[in-house]
Amino acid sequence: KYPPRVEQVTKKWAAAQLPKRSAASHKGHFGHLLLVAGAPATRGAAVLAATGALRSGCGLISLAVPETSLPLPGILPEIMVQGLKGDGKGFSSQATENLLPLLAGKSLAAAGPGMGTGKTAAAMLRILLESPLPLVLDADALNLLAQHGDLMDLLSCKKEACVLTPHPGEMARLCGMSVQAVQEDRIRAARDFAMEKDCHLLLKGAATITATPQGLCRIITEGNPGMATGGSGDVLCGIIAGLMAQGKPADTAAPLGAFLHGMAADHLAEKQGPQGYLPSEVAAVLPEIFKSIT
Ligand code: NPW
Ligand code: AMP
Ligand code: MG
Repeated sequence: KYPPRVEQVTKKWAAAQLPKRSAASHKGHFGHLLLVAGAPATRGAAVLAATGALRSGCGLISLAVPETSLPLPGILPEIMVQGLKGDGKGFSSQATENLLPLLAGKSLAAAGPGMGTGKTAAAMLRILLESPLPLVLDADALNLLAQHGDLMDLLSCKKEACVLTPHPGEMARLCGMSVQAVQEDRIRAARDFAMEKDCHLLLKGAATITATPQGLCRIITEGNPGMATGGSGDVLCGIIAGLMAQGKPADTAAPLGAFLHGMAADHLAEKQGPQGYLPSEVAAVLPEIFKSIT
Protein backbone atom coordinates (compact mmCIF):
# COMPACT_ATOMS: atom_id res chain seq x y z
CA LYS A 1 0.00 0.00 0.00
CA TYR A 2 3.03 2.30 0.47
CA PRO A 3 6.44 2.23 -1.23
CA PRO A 4 8.95 0.40 1.02
CA ARG A 5 11.94 2.33 2.32
CA VAL A 6 15.04 1.02 4.13
CA GLU A 7 17.26 3.18 6.35
CA GLN A 8 20.34 2.38 8.43
CA VAL A 9 20.15 3.53 12.06
CA THR A 10 23.13 5.76 12.86
CA LYS A 11 24.51 7.09 16.12
CA LYS A 12 23.54 10.60 14.99
CA TRP A 13 19.92 9.52 14.44
CA ALA A 14 19.82 7.71 17.81
CA ALA A 15 21.31 10.72 19.64
CA ALA A 16 18.62 12.99 18.17
CA GLN A 17 15.85 10.62 19.35
CA LEU A 18 16.95 10.18 22.99
CA PRO A 19 14.25 11.10 25.51
CA LYS A 20 14.99 14.50 27.08
CA ARG A 21 14.37 15.55 30.68
CA SER A 22 13.67 19.06 31.88
CA ALA A 23 15.17 20.07 35.23
CA ALA A 24 11.71 20.09 36.84
CA SER A 25 10.61 16.70 35.55
CA HIS A 26 9.33 13.97 37.87
CA LYS A 27 8.59 10.25 37.56
CA GLY A 28 5.01 10.95 36.48
CA HIS A 29 6.40 12.39 33.25
CA PHE A 30 8.11 9.15 32.26
CA GLY A 31 5.22 6.74 32.12
CA HIS A 32 3.89 3.82 34.12
CA LEU A 33 4.52 0.45 32.50
CA LEU A 34 2.49 -2.68 33.27
CA LEU A 35 4.60 -5.74 32.52
CA VAL A 36 2.86 -9.15 32.41
CA ALA A 37 5.40 -11.95 32.47
CA GLY A 38 7.24 -14.62 34.43
CA ALA A 39 5.74 -18.11 34.88
CA PRO A 40 7.62 -20.03 37.61
CA ALA A 41 10.13 -21.83 35.36
CA THR A 42 10.92 -18.61 33.43
CA ARG A 43 10.47 -15.95 36.10
CA GLY A 44 13.99 -14.68 35.35
CA ALA A 45 12.66 -13.34 32.04
CA ALA A 46 10.25 -11.08 33.96
CA VAL A 47 13.07 -9.75 36.12
CA LEU A 48 15.25 -9.05 33.06
CA ALA A 49 12.48 -7.26 31.15
CA ALA A 50 11.66 -5.11 34.18
CA THR A 51 15.36 -4.30 34.59
CA GLY A 52 15.60 -3.27 30.92
CA ALA A 53 12.64 -0.91 31.34
CA LEU A 54 14.07 0.60 34.52
CA ARG A 55 17.51 1.13 32.99
CA SER A 56 15.99 2.84 29.97
CA GLY A 57 14.49 5.48 32.28
CA CYS A 58 10.86 4.37 32.66
CA GLY A 59 9.04 6.38 35.36
CA LEU A 60 7.22 3.57 37.17
CA ILE A 61 7.09 -0.17 36.54
CA SER A 62 4.44 -2.57 37.83
CA LEU A 63 5.29 -6.19 37.20
CA ALA A 64 2.47 -8.77 37.26
CA VAL A 65 3.56 -12.40 37.67
CA PRO A 66 1.81 -15.55 38.92
CA GLU A 67 1.97 -15.61 42.74
CA THR A 68 3.66 -19.01 42.40
CA SER A 69 6.68 -17.25 40.85
CA LEU A 70 7.29 -15.23 44.02
CA PRO A 71 9.74 -14.34 45.40
CA LEU A 72 11.59 -13.14 42.29
CA PRO A 73 15.33 -13.65 42.67
CA GLY A 74 17.31 -10.62 41.50
CA ILE A 75 14.35 -8.25 41.27
CA LEU A 76 15.36 -4.63 41.76
CA PRO A 77 13.54 -2.94 44.65
CA GLU A 78 12.46 -0.08 42.35
CA ILE A 79 10.03 -2.45 40.60
CA MET A 80 6.50 -2.84 42.04
CA VAL A 81 5.51 -6.50 42.01
CA GLN A 82 1.96 -7.90 41.93
CA GLY A 83 1.35 -11.63 42.40
CA LEU A 84 -1.73 -12.75 40.44
CA LYS A 85 -3.45 -16.12 40.86
CA GLY A 86 -1.18 -18.86 39.64
CA ASP A 87 -0.17 -22.49 39.84
CA GLY A 88 3.01 -24.43 39.16
CA LYS A 89 2.81 -23.74 35.42
CA GLY A 90 1.85 -20.06 35.36
CA PHE A 91 -1.21 -17.82 35.60
CA SER A 92 -4.41 -19.61 36.65
CA SER A 93 -7.97 -18.65 35.76
CA GLN A 94 -8.67 -15.98 38.41
CA ALA A 95 -5.62 -14.04 37.21
CA THR A 96 -7.73 -12.50 34.43
CA GLU A 97 -9.92 -10.79 37.09
CA ASN A 98 -6.79 -9.70 38.95
CA LEU A 99 -5.42 -8.13 35.76
CA LEU A 100 -8.31 -5.77 34.97
CA PRO A 101 -7.80 -3.32 37.87
CA LEU A 102 -4.08 -3.18 37.07
CA LEU A 103 -4.76 -1.55 33.69
CA ALA A 104 -5.97 1.68 35.31
CA GLY A 105 -3.45 4.51 35.32
CA LYS A 106 -0.91 2.75 33.10
CA SER A 107 0.57 4.35 29.99
CA LEU A 108 1.30 1.07 28.24
CA ALA A 109 1.70 -2.67 28.77
CA ALA A 110 4.32 -5.18 27.75
CA ALA A 111 3.69 -8.91 27.82
CA GLY A 112 5.34 -12.18 27.03
CA PRO A 113 8.77 -12.70 28.58
CA GLY A 114 8.54 -16.08 30.30
CA MET A 115 4.75 -15.61 30.51
CA GLY A 116 3.73 -19.14 29.51
CA THR A 117 1.28 -20.14 26.79
CA GLY A 118 -1.57 -21.70 28.80
CA LYS A 119 -5.30 -20.92 28.53
CA THR A 120 -5.18 -18.15 31.12
CA ALA A 121 -2.14 -16.52 29.52
CA ALA A 122 -4.16 -16.39 26.27
CA ALA A 123 -7.13 -14.83 28.09
CA MET A 124 -4.83 -12.23 29.64
CA LEU A 125 -3.34 -11.36 26.26
CA ARG A 126 -6.89 -10.92 24.93
CA ILE A 127 -7.61 -8.42 27.73
CA LEU A 128 -4.47 -6.45 26.83
CA LEU A 129 -5.30 -6.50 23.10
CA GLU A 130 -8.83 -5.25 23.85
CA SER A 131 -7.57 -2.50 26.18
CA PRO A 132 -6.72 0.97 24.88
CA LEU A 133 -3.10 0.64 26.06
CA PRO A 134 -0.25 0.58 23.54
CA LEU A 135 1.51 -2.79 23.71
CA VAL A 136 4.95 -4.34 23.38
CA LEU A 137 4.61 -8.08 22.75
CA ASP A 138 7.51 -10.51 22.98
CA ALA A 139 8.27 -14.21 23.49
CA ASP A 140 5.23 -16.17 24.74
CA ALA A 141 2.82 -13.36 23.78
CA LEU A 142 4.04 -13.92 20.19
CA ASN A 143 3.68 -17.68 20.52
CA LEU A 144 0.08 -17.14 21.72
CA LEU A 145 -0.65 -14.89 18.72
CA ALA A 146 0.70 -17.62 16.45
CA GLN A 147 -1.50 -20.24 18.11
CA HIS A 148 -4.78 -18.27 18.35
CA GLY A 149 -6.21 -16.76 15.16
CA ASP A 150 -8.73 -14.70 17.17
CA LEU A 151 -5.88 -12.98 19.05
CA MET A 152 -4.06 -12.32 15.76
CA ASP A 153 -7.26 -10.67 14.44
CA LEU A 154 -7.32 -8.38 17.50
CA LEU A 155 -3.75 -7.32 16.71
CA SER A 156 -4.89 -5.71 13.45
CA CYS A 157 -7.64 -3.90 15.40
CA LYS A 158 -5.01 -2.24 17.66
CA LYS A 159 -4.16 0.00 14.68
CA GLU A 160 -0.45 0.67 14.88
CA ALA A 161 -0.38 0.71 18.71
CA CYS A 162 1.51 -2.58 18.98
CA VAL A 163 5.20 -3.47 18.74
CA LEU A 164 6.10 -7.14 18.20
CA THR A 165 9.70 -8.24 18.87
CA PRO A 166 10.21 -11.78 17.52
CA HIS A 167 13.45 -13.68 17.09
CA PRO A 168 13.57 -15.67 13.83
CA GLY A 169 12.04 -18.75 15.51
CA GLU A 170 9.10 -16.73 16.83
CA MET A 171 8.77 -14.92 13.49
CA ALA A 172 8.56 -18.26 11.69
CA ARG A 173 5.71 -19.30 14.01
CA LEU A 174 3.90 -15.96 13.54
CA CYS A 175 4.08 -16.16 9.73
CA GLY A 176 3.65 -19.91 9.35
CA MET A 177 7.00 -19.99 7.52
CA SER A 178 10.23 -21.87 8.15
CA VAL A 179 13.10 -20.13 10.00
CA GLN A 180 15.13 -20.51 6.82
CA ALA A 181 12.50 -18.68 4.75
CA VAL A 182 12.40 -15.84 7.31
CA GLN A 183 16.18 -15.53 7.29
CA GLU A 184 16.44 -15.60 3.48
CA ASP A 185 14.76 -12.19 3.21
CA ARG A 186 14.53 -10.67 6.68
CA ILE A 187 13.51 -7.23 5.45
CA ARG A 188 10.65 -8.60 3.39
CA ALA A 189 9.45 -10.86 6.22
CA ALA A 190 9.40 -7.94 8.71
CA ARG A 191 7.88 -5.43 6.31
CA ASP A 192 5.17 -7.72 4.94
CA PHE A 193 4.00 -8.66 8.44
CA ALA A 194 3.99 -5.06 9.72
CA MET A 195 2.06 -3.78 6.70
CA GLU A 196 -0.42 -6.64 6.66
CA LYS A 197 -1.18 -6.56 10.39
CA ASP A 198 -0.90 -2.78 10.87
CA CYS A 199 1.68 -3.15 13.61
CA HIS A 200 5.34 -2.36 14.29
CA LEU A 201 7.67 -5.32 14.06
CA LEU A 202 11.26 -5.83 15.17
CA LEU A 203 12.99 -8.93 13.82
CA LYS A 204 15.93 -9.83 16.05
CA GLY A 205 19.26 -11.34 15.10
CA ALA A 206 22.56 -10.27 13.54
CA ALA A 207 21.42 -6.98 11.98
CA THR A 208 18.04 -6.32 13.57
CA ILE A 209 15.28 -5.08 11.27
CA THR A 210 12.41 -2.84 12.32
CA ALA A 211 9.36 -2.26 10.14
CA THR A 212 6.43 0.16 10.46
CA PRO A 213 2.86 -0.33 9.20
CA GLN A 214 3.74 2.15 6.43
CA GLY A 215 6.60 -0.06 5.21
CA LEU A 216 9.55 1.97 6.53
CA CYS A 217 12.32 -0.46 7.54
CA ARG A 218 15.34 0.35 9.65
CA ILE A 219 18.48 -1.76 10.00
CA ILE A 220 20.43 -1.80 13.25
CA THR A 221 23.92 -3.27 12.98
CA GLU A 222 24.98 -2.59 16.57
CA GLY A 223 25.19 -5.81 18.61
CA ASN A 224 27.36 -8.93 18.50
CA PRO A 225 27.16 -12.72 18.92
CA GLY A 226 27.92 -12.39 22.64
CA MET A 227 24.24 -11.40 22.92
CA ALA A 228 23.18 -14.89 21.85
CA THR A 229 22.35 -16.05 25.36
CA GLY A 230 19.08 -16.61 27.25
CA GLY A 231 17.56 -13.38 28.55
CA SER A 232 18.98 -10.96 25.94
CA GLY A 233 15.66 -10.48 24.19
CA ASP A 234 13.80 -10.10 27.49
CA VAL A 235 15.99 -7.09 28.32
CA LEU A 236 15.32 -5.60 24.86
CA CYS A 237 11.56 -5.93 25.34
CA GLY A 238 11.86 -3.91 28.58
CA ILE A 239 14.04 -1.25 26.95
CA ILE A 240 11.57 -0.65 24.11
CA ALA A 241 8.64 -0.51 26.53
CA GLY A 242 10.61 1.87 28.77
CA LEU A 243 11.30 4.21 25.84
CA MET A 244 7.62 4.17 24.84
CA ALA A 245 6.64 4.91 28.43
CA GLN A 246 8.78 8.05 28.15
CA GLY A 247 6.73 9.19 25.18
CA LYS A 248 8.73 7.83 22.28
CA PRO A 249 6.41 6.65 19.48
CA ALA A 250 6.63 2.99 18.50
CA ASP A 251 8.39 3.75 15.19
CA THR A 252 11.22 5.41 17.15
CA ALA A 253 11.26 3.31 20.32
CA ALA A 254 11.79 0.01 18.49
CA PRO A 255 14.90 0.97 16.45
CA LEU A 256 16.25 3.21 19.20
CA GLY A 257 15.85 0.40 21.74
CA ALA A 258 17.65 -2.09 19.49
CA PHE A 259 20.42 0.44 18.84
CA LEU A 260 20.99 1.19 22.56
CA HIS A 261 20.80 -2.54 23.47
CA GLY A 262 23.31 -3.44 20.74
CA MET A 263 25.62 -0.58 21.60
CA ALA A 264 25.60 -1.54 25.29
CA ALA A 265 26.50 -5.12 24.35
CA ASP A 266 29.26 -3.91 22.01
CA HIS A 267 30.65 -1.80 24.86
CA LEU A 268 30.80 -4.89 27.12
CA ALA A 269 32.29 -7.06 24.35
CA GLU A 270 35.02 -4.47 23.90
CA LYS A 271 35.67 -3.93 27.64
CA GLN A 272 35.21 -7.48 29.05
CA GLY A 273 35.45 -9.87 26.13
CA PRO A 274 33.32 -11.11 23.24
CA GLN A 275 31.18 -13.57 25.21
CA GLY A 276 30.19 -14.35 28.77
CA TYR A 277 28.87 -10.89 29.65
CA LEU A 278 25.29 -11.10 30.89
CA PRO A 279 22.00 -9.67 29.59
CA SER A 280 21.53 -8.06 33.03
CA GLU A 281 24.95 -6.42 32.61
CA VAL A 282 23.87 -5.08 29.21
CA ALA A 283 20.94 -3.42 30.97
CA ALA A 284 23.18 -2.10 33.75
CA VAL A 285 25.53 -0.38 31.30
CA LEU A 286 22.74 1.61 29.60
CA PRO A 287 23.34 4.82 31.61
CA GLU A 288 26.91 4.93 30.24
CA ILE A 289 25.55 4.45 26.71
CA PHE A 290 23.07 7.31 27.18
CA LYS A 291 25.98 9.47 28.35
CA SER A 292 28.27 8.48 25.50
CA ILE A 293 25.82 9.36 22.72
CA THR A 294 24.13 12.42 24.25
P1 NPW B 1 16.79 -23.90 16.42
O1 NPW B 1 17.08 -24.41 17.79
O2 NPW B 1 17.90 -23.06 15.87
O3 NPW B 1 16.29 -24.91 15.47
P2 NPW B 1 11.89 -20.47 21.68
P3 NPW B 1 13.10 -19.09 23.86
C1 NPW B 1 14.62 -20.80 17.15
C2 NPW B 1 11.78 -17.28 28.12
N1 NPW B 1 13.18 -17.16 28.56
N2 NPW B 1 17.79 -17.74 14.53
C3 NPW B 1 15.39 -22.03 17.58
O4 NPW B 1 15.51 -22.86 16.50
C4 NPW B 1 11.34 -16.42 26.97
O5 NPW B 1 10.98 -15.10 27.36
C5 NPW B 1 13.39 -17.18 29.88
C6 NPW B 1 17.14 -18.86 14.17
C7 NPW B 1 14.52 -22.69 18.64
O6 NPW B 1 13.72 -23.71 18.03
C8 NPW B 1 10.15 -17.21 26.47
O7 NPW B 1 9.03 -16.91 27.24
C9 NPW B 1 14.64 -17.07 30.45
N3 NPW B 1 16.34 -19.57 14.99
C10 NPW B 1 10.55 -18.65 26.74
O8 NPW B 1 11.60 -18.60 27.69
C11 NPW B 1 15.86 -17.05 29.59
C12 NPW B 1 16.18 -19.12 16.19
O9 NPW B 1 13.60 -20.63 18.10
C13 NPW B 1 13.61 -21.68 19.07
C14 NPW B 1 16.82 -17.97 16.64
C15 NPW B 1 11.02 -19.38 25.50
O10 NPW B 1 11.89 -18.54 24.74
C16 NPW B 1 15.57 -17.63 28.23
C17 NPW B 1 14.01 -21.17 20.44
O11 NPW B 1 13.16 -20.20 20.75
C18 NPW B 1 14.27 -17.10 27.61
O12 NPW B 1 14.41 -15.75 27.18
C19 NPW B 1 17.65 -17.26 15.75
N4 NPW B 1 18.29 -16.12 16.12
N5 NPW B 1 16.49 -17.77 17.91
C20 NPW B 1 14.77 -16.98 31.92
N6 NPW B 1 15.99 -16.78 32.46
O13 NPW B 1 13.78 -17.08 32.63
C21 NPW B 1 15.68 -18.78 18.22
N7 NPW B 1 15.48 -19.59 17.21
O14 NPW B 1 11.38 -21.84 21.51
O15 NPW B 1 10.94 -19.38 21.31
O16 NPW B 1 12.48 -20.35 23.12
O17 NPW B 1 13.46 -18.02 22.93
O18 NPW B 1 14.18 -19.61 24.74
P1 AMP C 1 16.10 -13.55 22.32
O1 AMP C 1 16.36 -14.67 21.35
O2 AMP C 1 14.69 -13.15 22.39
O3 AMP C 1 16.74 -13.75 23.66
O4 AMP C 1 16.83 -12.26 21.71
C1 AMP C 1 18.21 -12.26 21.44
C2 AMP C 1 18.77 -10.85 21.42
O5 AMP C 1 20.17 -10.92 21.17
C3 AMP C 1 18.20 -9.98 20.32
O6 AMP C 1 18.26 -8.62 20.69
C4 AMP C 1 19.14 -10.28 19.17
O7 AMP C 1 19.14 -9.29 18.17
C5 AMP C 1 20.47 -10.36 19.89
N1 AMP C 1 21.40 -11.27 19.18
C6 AMP C 1 21.42 -12.61 19.23
N2 AMP C 1 22.35 -13.11 18.45
C7 AMP C 1 22.99 -12.06 17.87
C8 AMP C 1 24.07 -11.92 16.93
N3 AMP C 1 24.70 -12.98 16.44
N4 AMP C 1 24.44 -10.66 16.57
C9 AMP C 1 23.82 -9.60 17.07
N5 AMP C 1 22.78 -9.66 17.96
C10 AMP C 1 22.37 -10.87 18.35
MG1 MG D 1 13.20 -13.93 23.66
